[in-house]
Amino acid sequence: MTDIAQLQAEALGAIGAAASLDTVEAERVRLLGKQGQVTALLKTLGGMTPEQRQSEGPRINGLREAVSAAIAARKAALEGAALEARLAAERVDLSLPAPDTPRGSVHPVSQVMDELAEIFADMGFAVATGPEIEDDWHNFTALNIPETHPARAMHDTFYFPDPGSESAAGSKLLRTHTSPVQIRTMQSQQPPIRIIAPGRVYRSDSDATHTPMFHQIEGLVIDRGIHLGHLKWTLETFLKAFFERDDIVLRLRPSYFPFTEPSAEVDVGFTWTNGRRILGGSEGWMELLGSGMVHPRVIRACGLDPDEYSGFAFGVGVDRLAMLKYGMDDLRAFFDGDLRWLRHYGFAALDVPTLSGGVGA
Ligand code: 2NL
Repeated sequence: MTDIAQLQAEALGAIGAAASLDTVEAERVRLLGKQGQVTALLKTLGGMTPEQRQSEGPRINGLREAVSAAIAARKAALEGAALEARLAAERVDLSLPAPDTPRGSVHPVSQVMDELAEIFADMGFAVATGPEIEDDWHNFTALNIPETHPARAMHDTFYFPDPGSESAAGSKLLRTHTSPVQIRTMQSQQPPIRIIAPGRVYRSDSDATHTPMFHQIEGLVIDRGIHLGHLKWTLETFLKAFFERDDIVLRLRPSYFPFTEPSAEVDVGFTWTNGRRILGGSEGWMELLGSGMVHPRVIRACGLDPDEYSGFAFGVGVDRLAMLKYGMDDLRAFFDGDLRWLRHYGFAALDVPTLSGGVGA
């Protein structure tokens, strides 16, 4: 039948001439769609005698295959050309100068975190991190914090709703300190352990000096024969490097934390200069961090033998460290995202603290 050959010639011509993907699609519908011309021919096979079908079947199917192949080939060619055109149009000219100087800045909290990591790395400490969503055991129980301790109260800790359970055990919470990171490290690593754990912590507290999320850094050293002298030297060396002054004086005051025994609050001395408190010297004292020897129960809870190992730990607010070093007086401004504040207190992206350049370089 010549009408098949004619239809094929006409169809292949139209497909080859299609200038857009939409036109190719229109041709596909016209030829192979439900009401299409080729489809109509295929339907005639049903009404033919077996002899007719034997001779016409291969011709009509051949037509359908030729048309399908032509459509696929035209589509691929048009898509390839479209991609080429896009690649040519979107080419980046790397030789063009940057349109503007970078406008972002490093937040003081990030800057101080980097400085702390740098200082403690120099003393042989690794940085450890862990989940911000914790369970009761890692955040409280392992740290020898009793079930009745006020820190566990609903109004101090953000708990996740846990309709299936009557007790707090097993329920999830936002970590109230980074201590659970240290618990996890003691469980998974053998001493000697020397780590700092910086990160976000959460407490249900909000006023001029407290934000519900703040930043903490804790330090932990576990080994044989660790004593209070190691703790004091470490804190002194850290604070001298951080405040970039050799005249930093520390005072350890007896205190109480459930997870350390003995516990010591650390004050840092300051001098009055032009009506301002400047760290260094010892005209007055300000409370800076909490510390102590890790409680034997905490060491045992992590699977280590407290008769073999001892250690010290400390915790300090990163936001407070940043305020003291860089002279910011309103904690809440840290989290406002006010561009004027960020431009004033932020650090240029290239001011990375290095040991050779000084942490404040
Ligand atoms: C504070 C007090 C402190 C710790 C944190 C700690 C961690 C483990 C074991 C024992 Cl795993 N102690 N951390 C110890 C003493 C004080 O933080 O006032 N921070 C702002």
